[in-house]
Amino acid sequence: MPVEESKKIWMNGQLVDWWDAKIHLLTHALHYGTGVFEGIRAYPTANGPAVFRLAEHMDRLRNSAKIYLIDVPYSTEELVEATRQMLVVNELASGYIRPIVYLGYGEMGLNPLPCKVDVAIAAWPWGSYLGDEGVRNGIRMKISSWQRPDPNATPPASKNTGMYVNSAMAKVEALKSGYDEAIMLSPQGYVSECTGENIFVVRNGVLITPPVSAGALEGLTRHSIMTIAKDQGYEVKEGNLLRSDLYTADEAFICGTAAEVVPVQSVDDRIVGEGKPGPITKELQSIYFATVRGEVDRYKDWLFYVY
Ligand code: PPE
Repeated sequence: MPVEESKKIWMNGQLVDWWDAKIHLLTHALHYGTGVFEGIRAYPTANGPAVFRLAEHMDRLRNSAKIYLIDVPYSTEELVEATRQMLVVNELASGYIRPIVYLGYGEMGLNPLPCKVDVAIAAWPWGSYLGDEGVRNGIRMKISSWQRPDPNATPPASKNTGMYVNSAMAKVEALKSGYDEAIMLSPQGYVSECTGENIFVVRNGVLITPPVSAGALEGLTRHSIMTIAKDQGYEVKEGNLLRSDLYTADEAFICGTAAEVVPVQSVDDRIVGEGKPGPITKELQSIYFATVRGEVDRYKDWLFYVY
C-alpha cells in the first residue's frame, strides 16, 4: 500500500522533515535484517485522536529488541512521549504509527553487538490494510506452502524486520494464486497465523485461536478480541488447530493492528460457514471498531489521548 507523506518523523530524539529521514546505505539492518518494529494505530475519537494500546506496543517493541540482545536507549514512557510529540506536529487525526529500532551505520559483519542502535517513529494516514470490501464481506485465504519460522530459527515472538521476508513470501504466493491473504502453519503442521495477523475460528459458539507455541504473535488485537469476547460471555480457548479445523469452522476471522478485524470467506476454496461474516465475527468486529474510537467505556484504559 502506498505511503502517504506526512510532515515529520521522530529520529533518535529529533523531529526531522519527512524527506530528511534518511539512513546510510551501509546501515547494518538493511543488510542483515537486524531491526525490530511495531505497528500501531491512532483513531479519531470524540476527544481528539487516541492511540490504541500505545504503551503495550512499546513494551512489545522493547521485548522484540531484547530477544535480539538489542538495547533500546529509550524507556517505554519516553517512546510514548516521542509518539505523542510526533503526532502533534503532524496534526494527524488518525493514522498508522511505525516505530522501528534498528542497528545503524558504523559496523559491518555478523557480530551485531558493537553496532549503534537507532530508533525512529513515523506515522502516516493508512486505510484498511486488506481493503474496506474485505472488512465488510470477508476475504479468501490460502494455506501457504511457506511455513512460519521455527522458534529456534527466527523467534516469531519478536517483530524482527528480517523475519518478515517469510511473511512477504507467503503473501506473494497467496496473491499470485488469486487469494487475498495467506495462513501459515508451524513447523509441526499446526495453524500458526497469517502474514501480519492472528487468526480465530468459532465452533459451537466457542472461540479458538492458536497458542504462541504454534508461532502466533502475542497480538494486541488478539488480546483485545479475547477480552471483548469473554466479556460478551463467550468461551475463548487457545488451542492447536489443524488446517481442516479451518475448513469446517462455523466462522473464522483474522485480526491485527493494520488489518483490524477481517472475516474469512473461505480457506483453500472451502467455504467457511455461510461464506459471509458470521454473527459472532460481526458482533466482535463492531465492538472492536467502537472500542478503538473510544465509544466503549469499559475499555477506555486502552486509549492514549494525544491532546
Ligand atoms: N502476527 C503478525 C505476524 C503480525 O505482524 C501482526 C501485526 C500480528 C500478528 C497482529 O498483532 P497486533 O497488531 O499486535 O494485533 N502486524 C503489524 C504489521 C503489519 C504489516 O504488514 O506491516 C500490524 O498489524 O501493524
